[in-house]
Amino acid sequence: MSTSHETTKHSTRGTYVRSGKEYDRDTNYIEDRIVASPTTFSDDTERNYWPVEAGKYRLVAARACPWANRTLIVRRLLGLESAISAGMPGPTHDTRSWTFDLDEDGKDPVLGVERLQEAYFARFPNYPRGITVPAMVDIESGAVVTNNFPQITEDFSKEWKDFHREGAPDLWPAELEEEMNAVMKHIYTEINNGVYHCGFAGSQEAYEAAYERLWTAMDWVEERLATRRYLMGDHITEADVRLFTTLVRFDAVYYSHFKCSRQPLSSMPNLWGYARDLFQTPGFGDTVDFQHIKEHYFIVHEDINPTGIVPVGPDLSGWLTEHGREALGGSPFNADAGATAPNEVRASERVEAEHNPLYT
Ligand SMILES: N[C@@H](CCC(=O)N[C@@H](CS)C(=O)NCC(=O)O)C(=O)O
Repeated sequence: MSTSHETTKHSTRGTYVRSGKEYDRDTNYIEDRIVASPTTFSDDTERNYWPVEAGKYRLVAARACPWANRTLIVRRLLGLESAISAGMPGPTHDTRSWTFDLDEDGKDPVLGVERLQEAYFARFPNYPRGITVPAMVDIESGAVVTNNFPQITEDFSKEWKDFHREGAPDLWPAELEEEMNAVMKHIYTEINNGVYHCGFAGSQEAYEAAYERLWTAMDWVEERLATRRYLMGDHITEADVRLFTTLVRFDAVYYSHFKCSRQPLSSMPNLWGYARDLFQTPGFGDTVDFQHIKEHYFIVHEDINPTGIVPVGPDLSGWLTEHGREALGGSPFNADAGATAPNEVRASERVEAEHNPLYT
């Protein structure tokens, strides 16, 4: 793992490092991995390799968080729910930690802790960085194994294969991987993280530069989706999961709270059709809690929304309208390769009906 913990500040806007007036995300993670054959891995990092094993780990993922939302979607698409249980902190956290305030007695029922911080401290006493979600926690020791979110979902696909459901899609098709990595990298720097650069800019100049970059990328992806049903072509891949969690938050949060306001997502024909197509696909929209999302951003970021007032809107009914994307061909799951839609959401993991139009 990265051990240079000293220089990072921790605030209610997530882990960050200041450089001038720009927002820099802290991407130093606990970088252990959970893999199918730990003994076959060897590298010159300090990383530990843990074995995949059903029931050994708990995924801690707040529904509010876009990075955690990715893990919940991939877990659903691959049918990993019985192998990897999920703990869900409430939508807000204080400067110390996410809390399990939605659970009975305010404790995660499996880990028995009130704060996610306890799992970080079980791994590294006095861990000084952000107590972030998503995190994979070893249930027996109660210690965080990894919080490296892009690696977590990649490993769900590639290392947890023995536990995938029948009909699980291949979210990383080998023949697309090279292009997919380039697309995902661009989407990460320009869009997923681009909205944060707008929202947390510390000067007019930094904000305007971030806004310009974001909208250049939004226009690029709008055009890319004019002829492709999904980012990589005819079927869903991990690249779609990664873009979706930003798009689903766009009009509810980023448009206003982060000042990404050139236009709402719902006014971009291809992106809006694409986002609705995914939202209505099992495994995507059914993981989304709009109320948690709004409460998280508008309450936690006190510096940019000091009143803590959470907007009532926007009207969410549009998410269920016809998207017309079938006209481009393709299908969410590659039937020729035997892929099917995931099963119904488990009763214990259903989003509250008032928080998502799919459930009302
Ligand atoms: N460090 C990662 C983790 C993902 C992350 O930032 N999660 C946020 C929620 S969206 C979080 O847990 N923030 C809490 C904190 O930093 O205290 C990143 O920023 O790239």
